[in-house]
Amino acid sequence: KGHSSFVVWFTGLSGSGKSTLANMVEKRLFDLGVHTFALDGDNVRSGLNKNLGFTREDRKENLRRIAEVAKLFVNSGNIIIASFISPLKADRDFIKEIIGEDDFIEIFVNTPLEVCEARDVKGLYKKARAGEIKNFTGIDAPYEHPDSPDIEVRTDKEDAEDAVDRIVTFLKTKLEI
Ligand code: GGZ
Repeated sequence: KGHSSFVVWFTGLSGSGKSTLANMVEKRLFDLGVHTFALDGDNVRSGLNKNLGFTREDRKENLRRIAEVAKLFVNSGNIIIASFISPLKADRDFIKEIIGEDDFIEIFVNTPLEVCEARDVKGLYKKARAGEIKNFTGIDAPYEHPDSPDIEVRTDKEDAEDAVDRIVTFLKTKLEI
């Protein structure tokens, strides 16, 4: 029997390409007639989690609330595509526990820090290096690599389209379509 509601969780550094991949996956699923809902920093940190910053405690609370929201959506039959740095193993384990292991798909967007920093799309790495932003992931806050993600993507070595193909193929087996 196919599994029609779950969370696809993208983890990786700022600028790793999580949102880009998530958007591409969302579009591909839409074209297959599969409806999804996306959660990311832009729609969650601007509202629900407005009062949270980037300390270890705030990130944990950010991710806990997101996981609870994702669970509510999953329980109402949706496919959620979540893109958050989610840097700590303990926090990702906690997320997985809230959502339920069977409904949680982990995608590690493993773009090396040097590549993210060289892209520096929003100029945040530069600010972090200058000490203007504190607790910046990869600079003065940790990112712990997942041990056994369902899928790992190296955006510096693999075409985004190829990565999206791999992800969609994996999701199709879950959906049995
Ligand atoms: C990391 C930060 C920080 C700090 C602001 N550390 O590339 P972006 O800009 O658009 O995405 C990043 C986003 C990370 O929020 P998350 O909710 O995904 O983080 S976590 O899962 O760790 O709770 C970045 C911006 O917020 N940003 N300050 N100090 N990223």
